[in-house]
Formats: sequence, C-alpha cells, structure tokens
Amino acid sequence: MSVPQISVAEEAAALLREFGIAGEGGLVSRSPIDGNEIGRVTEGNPAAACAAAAAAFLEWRSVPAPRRGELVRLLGEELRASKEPLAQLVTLEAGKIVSESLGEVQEMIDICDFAVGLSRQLYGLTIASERPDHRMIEQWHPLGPVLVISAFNFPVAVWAWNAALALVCGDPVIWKPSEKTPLTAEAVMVLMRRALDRFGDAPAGLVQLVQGGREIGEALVDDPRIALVSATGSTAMGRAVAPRVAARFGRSLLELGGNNAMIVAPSADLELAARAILFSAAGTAGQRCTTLRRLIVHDSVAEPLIARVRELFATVTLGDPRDPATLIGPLIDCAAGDAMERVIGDQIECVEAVAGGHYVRPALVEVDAQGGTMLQETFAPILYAVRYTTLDEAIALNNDVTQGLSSSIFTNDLREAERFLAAAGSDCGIANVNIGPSGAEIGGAFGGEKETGGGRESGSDAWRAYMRRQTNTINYGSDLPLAQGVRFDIAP
Ligand code: UN1
Repeated sequence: MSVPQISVAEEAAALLREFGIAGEGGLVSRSPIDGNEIGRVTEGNPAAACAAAAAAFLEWRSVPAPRRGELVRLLGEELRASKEPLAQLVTLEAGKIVSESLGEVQEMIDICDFAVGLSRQLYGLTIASERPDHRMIEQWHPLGPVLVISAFNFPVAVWAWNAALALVCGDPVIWKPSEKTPLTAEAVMVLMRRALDRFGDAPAGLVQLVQGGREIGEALVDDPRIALVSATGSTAMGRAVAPRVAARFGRSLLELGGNNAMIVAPSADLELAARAILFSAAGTAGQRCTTLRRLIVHDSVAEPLIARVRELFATVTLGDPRDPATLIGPLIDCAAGDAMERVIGDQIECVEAVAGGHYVRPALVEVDAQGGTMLQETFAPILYAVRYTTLDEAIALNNDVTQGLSSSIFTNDLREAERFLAAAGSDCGIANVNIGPSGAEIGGAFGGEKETGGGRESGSDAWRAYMRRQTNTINYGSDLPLAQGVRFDIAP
C-alpha cells in the first residue's frame, strides 16, 4: 500500500459516504494532513440530550446487566466489521499513522470484549455483621447518565473505554468529542446505531452525541442530570470542569495532563531503551497523554544513549500518515506547532511533508537540571534529557513534577526495578519496567495522580466509578439488636 492518489478531501468524502454521514452543518472539520476541510457536523442540543439520557436511564437501569452486555457485544462486532474504514477516518482527522489508527480501533474492540465479560461480574461483597441473625452485603447499582468529554488525540478509543463500561453498568452515555475530531465521532455513532438496531429494544437516548465547542461542553457539565463527567484533556480543562461538577455534587473522573519520564539505568539494554524512546517520545507526534517527555539517564550510559536517540530522531520517517513508510504524522494544527516553537525556539525543525500540514522533527533537548518548560506538558515531540548519578536522585526527578500519569525504568537490575515500583518509588498511576510509558493495554486501570486528576478508566475495577455503591443490612431474626452494643429499650 502506498499513499492514496486521491486527495485527503476526496478520501474523506468517500469514507463519509460509506458510513452514510451527510457531512453538513455549521462546524467544520479539517484534516491535519493538509489543513483542508474534510466535512462538517451540526451543533448539538445539551438540554435535550440530558433530558433524553435521564429518561433512558429509568429503563436501562432495570435491564439485567448481562443483557446490557449484549449491546456492547454487538458494538464490538460492528467495530470489527468496520475497523479499517474507521481507522482510515481517524488517520484523516487526527493525523495518526494507519497502524496506530488500527490500534486505536482495536483498543475499542478490546474494551468491548472486557465489558461483555464484566457484565456478568459486577460483584459486590458479603460482609460479616456484628449482630446475630443479620446479614450485610454491598451491591452496585447503575449511577445515571455519564458525560464523556474526549480529546483529539484518541478521538474514538477514550469514548469506548467509558461507553463500554457505562453501558454494562446501566448508565446512558452522552459524548462531547473534541471540536477537532467530530467526524470520527459521527462514524462511531453510526456503528453504535447499527448495534442498537440489532439489539432491538434499547431506550431512545441511551447513547447520544452532542457536537460543539466550549459552551456546549459547559452546559453539559453543569446539568444536574449528568451523574458522572468523565473528562480527558489538559490539566487546564480539568481545572475548569472539576469545580463546576463538584459545585453540584456530581461525580467526575479526570484523565488530564502527563509529564512522563523514563529512567535509563547503567544495566539497561540500551538498544531496547532507544527503540522504546523513539516510540514513546516521537510516536503520535508526541501527542499522547502518555508520551515520554523526560529522559532521566545515568551518567555512565548517557553519551551512547543520547547519541543513538539523536540518530533515530534525525532519520525517523515523517510524512503523510497514510503512507505505510511514515512513522510520524503531522501535529494536529498550527497552534500545536506554535506551542512547540514557543518552548524550543529555533531548535524546531519543520518538515515540508505535505503542504498545509504541520510536520515537525522530534527534538531532543539536553538540560543540566530539571526546570522551566520541562515541567510543562507541551503536546509536541519534545524530549528533555537530564543526567543522574544515584537511583534515589532519579526517582526524585521522576516524581518532581506536578503531573503523575505514567513512568518507566529501563534496568536489568531486579533491585532497581522493584525500588522503582515500590511505595517510595514512582508516584505515577502507571509505572513500567523495560517498556516505555505509553501504549497501555485496556486490562489495567488507566489514569494518574496529582494534576493528572486521579481518575481511573478502562480495565481492573475502574467500572466502580460508573456505579453507585449500596450497603444493605438485613435482619432475619426476631430481635432488634443495635450496632456497637447500644441499648434503646422501651419499657415492657
Ligand atoms: C491518551 O493519550 O489520552 O497508553 C490515552 C496509551 C494509550 C492511551 C492513551 N493506550 O498510550
């Protein structure tokens, strides 16, 4: 396969036809590949969406969970059947290379499979009661409508992480995608509607898409009918969203900025580390929340490792993400290029890959000490490298940022690896050994600490955020003993 001969706009038009999307409306989508318009969508109505979701909840919460799982199983089938065209649209609208776009749709399929199994495993506890002839249990009930706010960089997978879990947990879903990637959201909704049609009797308003900008997002965030706001994006966005949700005592699940580090220790396999650095620092043009942004390298191996990374950065193929030879596609837009330039100045190397797109070579910036712009998350392929002498110092550097999403260590020394994973080691939600900080599987809980927001999505027991916990005490005796031995007897 090589780069299609047809233009980005023509390819997008063909894909939209294939999905049956009109591509009309007041909101414009542009491809980062060449900056051209590839379609339009219509702005949504937040109040109407919340009303429909609240009505759907009253029905969906009483559908047995394994039956709810059947809907997610059908969604997984639709995603399998349309994996390629959906991935092509992700490439056109988000600028990812085809392999990563296919991987993103695979991540959707994986979470559907996970959620189907989960629909039979929403387990509560049986708890020992201190009172005779009493039984205590804990149950998990559906929570209510869930709002999913997603970012451009994972325009479809992050919705699926949330929607697949929310649906089996008994919650309707409203999706407010990034304004930069509205068409992929429309395509996912087409597949969702096919699954809903095959399912048959799901309530109207169970899964909705509300397109729009900040004001639309704010109206949804403020609506008291939304029980959970699951928001993925920058720390600044989270800082705006979280207090609004808290003010109405709503629940939020935040997956915000990262400033992820990799420690490379003296015993590390340097070639393995260099390959992991290339993928995690430069892949997706540095636009993952899990992107490697800080390399903390031991003095004794710094020179050869940095030289090898420089070589890889200098030769990695940049270009049209539709070309299978390309490893690095464009930045999402001009503003992303400007942000990179503000941070590294004339060290930025722009590449004229496709006219109208913003293509930049990954940059490695060596620093003597951690500080300044290295503490920020700039959504671009900038890797800072700093040297260390002791592991304690390296771990302190790893932790000495305001974000706490992902981290990794390359070492063949068991003691070092375990110290990195221990309580006094990495303070991040994700800590890896001999792999980079990005590219997580769906089976684990995904998210991080500090300014990353504290939320966990995807695997493990992340489903609990989408349900309400209820503690039940049942008395099957003929007395009324009180807890803690309290006496409250009435005269006979
Ligand atoms: C994100 O960038 O918001 O671990 C999510 C990863 C991907 C998900 C990234 N599975 O890099």
